[in-house]
Amino acid sequence: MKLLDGIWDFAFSETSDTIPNQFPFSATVPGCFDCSPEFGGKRGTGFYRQFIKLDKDLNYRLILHGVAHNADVYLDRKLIASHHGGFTGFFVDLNPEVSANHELIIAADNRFDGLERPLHMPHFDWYSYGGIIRSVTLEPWSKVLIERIEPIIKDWKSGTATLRLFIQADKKIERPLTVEVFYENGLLKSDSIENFQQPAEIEIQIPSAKPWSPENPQLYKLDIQIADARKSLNIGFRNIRTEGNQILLNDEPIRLRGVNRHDSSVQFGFAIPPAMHLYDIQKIKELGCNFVRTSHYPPGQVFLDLCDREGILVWCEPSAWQYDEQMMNDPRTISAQQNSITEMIEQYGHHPSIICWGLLNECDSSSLKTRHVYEKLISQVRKLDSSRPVTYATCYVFARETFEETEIQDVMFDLVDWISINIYPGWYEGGPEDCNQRMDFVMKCIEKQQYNKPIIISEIGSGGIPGFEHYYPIKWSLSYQEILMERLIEYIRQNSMINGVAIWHFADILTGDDLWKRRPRQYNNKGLLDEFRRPKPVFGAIKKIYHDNW
Ligand code: ADA
Repeated sequence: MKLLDGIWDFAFSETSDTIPNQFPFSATVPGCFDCSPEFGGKRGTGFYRQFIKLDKDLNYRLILHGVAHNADVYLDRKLIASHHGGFTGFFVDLNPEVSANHELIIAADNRFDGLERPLHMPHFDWYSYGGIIRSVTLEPWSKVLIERIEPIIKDWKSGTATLRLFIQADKKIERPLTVEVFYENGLLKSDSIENFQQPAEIEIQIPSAKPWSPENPQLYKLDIQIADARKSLNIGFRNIRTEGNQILLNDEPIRLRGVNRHDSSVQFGFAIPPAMHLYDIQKIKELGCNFVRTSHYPPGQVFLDLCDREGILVWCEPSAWQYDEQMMNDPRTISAQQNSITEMIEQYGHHPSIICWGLLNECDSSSLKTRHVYEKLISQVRKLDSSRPVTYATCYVFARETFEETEIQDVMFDLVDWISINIYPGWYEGGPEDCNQRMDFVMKCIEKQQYNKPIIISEIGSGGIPGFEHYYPIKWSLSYQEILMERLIEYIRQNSMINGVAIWHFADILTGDDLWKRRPRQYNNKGLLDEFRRPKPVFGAIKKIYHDNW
C-alpha cells in the first residue's frame, strides 16, 4: 500500500469551487489548512494536488481516511468521488486506461451549510477545522483486494472467532480461492472460498488465548493471505455486556474511570500526529483512567490502535451535538447520521478497546416527536454490531435550583443498554458547597425510576483558565476547578450506584466562533490539561482519586 502523506501543492479560495490553475502554496497531508498562520480562521475550499503514477494493468483503491468538512476528489480534473464528514474515511476505485502520471486533486471545503452538512455545524462546541485531516493511501491490486476484516468473537475464553472477509476479486481469476490465516509465522487455518458477493467467513482459534482487558491487553497478530493480497489484524478476545445494573467485562463487573477527549489541538487542529496520540494516551494512563469517551466523533485510527495496545476502554460515537427537534426530524440529518454510523462501525469495529457505541450527544431526547429517530439509529447500530452495548449522552436530567424540582425529562432510556448522563453540578448550577447535594437528588431521582440498568456520568466538569487565580476560588479560577472536581469525583467514587464517569474533558481546545460569548478565550476551558496538554492543578487531584480503589 502506498502512503500519499507529505507535502502537496495547495491553493485556497473563499468563494469558488472551481479548480484553480495555479497552486502557489504548500500544504501537509494530514493537516488542517485553517490551523496555520497563512489560512487560520478562514473558511472556503482548500485544493490539494499531487501527481500519482498509475499502471493501466493494475486496479487501485484510493482511500481518504478523513477530509473535513466536505470532499470532492478529482482525477485528471474529472470528479470521481464526494463525501460529507471528516471523521470517517471513504474510498474510490481507480482503473486507469493509460499508464501515466495522473493529476489527483482533493478539494476540502470547511464551510458550514446548515443541515446540508449536519456533521459539521457552527453551533457545535468545538472548532471545526478543515483539510485532509487524516492519511491518504493508494492500494494497488491485481487479483484480489482484501477490503476489510471484521472479527466476530465467538468465545473469548477459548480464543475462537469468525473472521468475516470483505473481498474484491478480478473476474478473470479462477475459483475457488484459498484463504490462509497465519499466526506467529505458522499457518493457523486455511479454507477455500468460491463466492465473493458476500463476505467470506473463516473460523479460527488461538491456542490457549488470554483475554484482552485493561490489566492485560492481550492482542494476537493475524496475517490473512488470499492470492496476491495480504492484510494484518490485531485481534483481542473479550466480552462486554450489561446484566441488571452492572457493566460486565469478561463476566467481571467493572467501573469506568474516564475522560472525554476531543481529537483536536490548537497546534494541529484535527490532524493530530501519532506522537501526540501517544502523549495523550500516556497522560490518560498517568491520570489513572481505564476509559475514554471519544467526544464527539471517531478519532484518528492511531489513537484507537494505542487504546487496543494499552488497555484503555473506549466509547466511540459519530459526530452530533445538540440537534434540536427540528434538526433531528430533518431527513438530511437522519441520512448523514445513518451514513456515519455505518462508516464508523465498518472502519472502527475491529478495535477490541471499543466497548460501546454512543450517538446523538445531547440531542433532543426529551420529546416523543424525536423518538422515531433514536429508534431508527439505535436499531441500525445493533444490526451492524450486536456485540457491544449502545448508549447516548443525555442532558435531560436536571438538578434544578430548588432540589425537589430535580426532574428527568429524557424519554428514551428504555432504548439503550446503559444510561449516560451529562451533568454539571457546581458549574452551571450551584457551587462546591452544594454539588454533592445536587448529585444526591439526581441519583435519588434516578433510583426512584428503577431502570435496572447501569448508569454512568458521561460528562461532569468545571472551567479552569490556565494561569488564572483570584484571591478566593471563583469560577474560571484553577482553584475553583480543583476544589469542585475533587468533590464530585470523590462523590462518584464512593457511590457504587454509579458505574463510571468520564470527566469533561481531557485538554482545553478551541471552540466555534459562535460560542465566544460563553467560552472565554473562545476555548472550552474545562480541560484537566491546558491547550498545550500541560496539566492544570486539577490533574493531580483527580489522579489521586482515580488511583484510589474503585
Ligand atoms: C455539553 C457537551 C460538551 C461541552 C460541555 C460544556 O455537555 O456535550 O461537548 O459543550 O457541555 O463544556 O459545557
